[in-house]
Amino acid sequence: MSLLYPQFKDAFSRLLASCAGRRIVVIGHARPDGDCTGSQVALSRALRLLGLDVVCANPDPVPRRLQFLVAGTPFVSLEAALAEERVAIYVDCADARRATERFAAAFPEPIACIDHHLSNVGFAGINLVDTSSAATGEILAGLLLDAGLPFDAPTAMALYTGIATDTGQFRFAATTRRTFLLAAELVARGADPARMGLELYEQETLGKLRLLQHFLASLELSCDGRVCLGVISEDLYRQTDTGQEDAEGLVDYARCIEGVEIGVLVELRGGAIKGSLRAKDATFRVDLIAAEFNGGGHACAAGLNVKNESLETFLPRLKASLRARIETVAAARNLTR
Ligand SMILES: [Mn+2]
Repeated sequence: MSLLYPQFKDAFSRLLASCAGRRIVVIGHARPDGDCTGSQVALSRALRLLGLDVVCANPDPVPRRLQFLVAGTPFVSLEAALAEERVAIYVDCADARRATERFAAAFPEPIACIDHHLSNVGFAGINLVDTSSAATGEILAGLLLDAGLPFDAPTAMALYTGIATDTGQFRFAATTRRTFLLAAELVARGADPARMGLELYEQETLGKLRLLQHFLASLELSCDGRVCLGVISEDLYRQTDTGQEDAEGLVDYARCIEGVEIGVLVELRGGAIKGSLRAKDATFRVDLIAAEFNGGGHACAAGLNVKNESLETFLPRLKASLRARIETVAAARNLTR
């Protein structure tokens, strides 16, 4: 194969050189998903194979359904990483604060960041950011292959899982020929698609389905049927004996309805409002909506985060922003018609 990421060849060499003789912590974001955990596991394992002292750290623990990716890779607390005077590499984070203010403050000068988010601000010393990539795992797989670095089967599995989950099983818009080439190469190196499917999608709890039941019951259409919004209240987790990780993927049900352009999940948690926005089409740039509410993300998938506000005032504000966005896109479409 010719180089997959020729633009990063030099920067990745510099990254590897700057790791020499240092203890490293690979940091991922809060509420880690398959791409986040997969990228952390893969990068730290690949660097450890080079003889480096590398661990992973997150503000939240690895979710139950992603535990199969860990394969003995060390995850430590922020305190432990600080005590060991580690230098930070961020993966799958558009901004250091995606790993919470605590992490951002603890590692003010991260040596590198590998990411694929549109809203990435280039906050690290070396920034390997490619927004055309479907997953951070896709970039990482390309970097490891381009550099000819050895990696083991758990690393291939972690990268494959990151790619498969961030592409919605290879069907979202960012899925390209490169995505499939890399996935095939990862399977050749030990990634097991059937096991990933079993671990991620065939091990649900009844509580999670009950949570889904409540979420589906809350769905409401707005903006002439182009937005579908559902709410999960704080007590629902207790009622259904579930946790925040069980809300993962629920928003896709809001989006999947015919005619709906943007699906929204609004969640009350810890006294704050969290929101997930999912668009069918990148022209809706839901990251711009999220940015109005202390959030960010991708054109088709973004998250927001609002403190000290009630649903009564927040929901009308969010709906107004959604309506404005949909009208802007509709106007632009009419112009080009
Ligand atoms: Mn990602």
